[in-house]
Amino acid sequence: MKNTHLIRITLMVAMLVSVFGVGTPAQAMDALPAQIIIRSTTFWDAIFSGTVNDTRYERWSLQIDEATDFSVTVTTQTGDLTPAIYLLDASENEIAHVTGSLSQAVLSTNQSAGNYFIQVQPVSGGGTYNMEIRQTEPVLDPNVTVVLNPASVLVGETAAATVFLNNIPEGGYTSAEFTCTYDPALISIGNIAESGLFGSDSVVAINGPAEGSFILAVAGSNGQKAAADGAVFTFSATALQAGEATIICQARVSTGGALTTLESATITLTIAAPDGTLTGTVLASKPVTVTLYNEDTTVAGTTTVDENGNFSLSAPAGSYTVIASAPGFLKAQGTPTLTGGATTTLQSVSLIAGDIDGNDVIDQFDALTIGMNYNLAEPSAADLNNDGTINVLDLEILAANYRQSGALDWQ
Ligand SMILES: [Ca+2]
Ligand SMILES: [Ca+2]
Repeated sequence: MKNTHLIRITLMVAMLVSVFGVGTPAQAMDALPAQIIIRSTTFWDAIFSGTVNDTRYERWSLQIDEATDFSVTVTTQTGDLTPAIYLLDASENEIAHVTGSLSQAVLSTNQSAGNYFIQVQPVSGGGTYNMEIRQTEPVLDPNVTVVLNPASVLVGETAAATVFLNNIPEGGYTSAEFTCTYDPALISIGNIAESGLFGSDSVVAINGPAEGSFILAVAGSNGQKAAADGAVFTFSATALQAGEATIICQARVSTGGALTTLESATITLTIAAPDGTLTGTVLASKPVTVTLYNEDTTVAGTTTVDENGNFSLSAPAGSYTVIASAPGFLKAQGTPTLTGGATTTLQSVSLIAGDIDGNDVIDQFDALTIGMNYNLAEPSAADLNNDGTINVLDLEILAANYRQSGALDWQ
């Protein structure tokens, strides 16, 4: 029970109210007005006793703290009473009513938090009655759901799908049929296998998969049924290309001989393309950094080459700018296109030494830096042969490449 005190004690004083009061149900408008006796209720799942006849109706106060499904059952105990039940709001306006038959009336409803009245009055006759107020669990419609694990994959990967039947009604299903559709350009379906919900040794028929559709039908053998919620069958979905692959499963269920169509289940497998890989070799006497830039100039990845000058970078498929740089060297720059799941290899490139100030040209200003730092170790960009001393050997290298400019074209 959600709450045992949803109906609270109100005034126990029996009040006399004219039947001609505001909002009184029309059925009460008899020639001789009946008196309405105000009663108070206490708890859910309790039984209250009362007496009504053509001159006496009873009105039970009811306070609900949160939205609640509940039923009110009035059963005649003595006399020839055929009861009616009226549900009234706090202003005594009718919300619903039921007319009983013979000696019983049952009103089932769902109401939000608030103050209400339950009025018991005769359809005919009169006598004593018992009134029972019970909270009821909302009746949920049977439905089918599909769960994907994982819900997103890379091209070439496979997700496991499980199809469930939920809120199976009492009595169970004798058989069920599932028609599932999908985009065959995005995914392929396989490994369709029944999960045993319809009992041991159930009978299965599978049609397809073909052209974006397959059908699984299952029936419990020898009187077995699907009595409890659970997985009906599983299948695999293998991603063929990037995109959003929607799978729709329509279920029809049988309690024996007739099919009921349930609301279809839709689930989407998100398929991403795998990264592409860029490899290459960059030679220089200094440590080389390779940086990959997106088209918007943000950095997509960066790495340093190994002792052989080799590097590898991965990024989503697309077009990039790649730059290899080393202190004191002209840069190399290329515009590779990466393909998902594939490797793009750039031509081997040797960086050209001498651009000590990094302005993409080897000139007298670079030589100036050697002169200013002669016989020193720093700045390391000026130590072009990387021997720890800035001197004429570095100037010799600079001179060999004098007037060259970058960045070098790197393809
Ligand atoms: Ca320069
Ligand atoms: Ca040197």
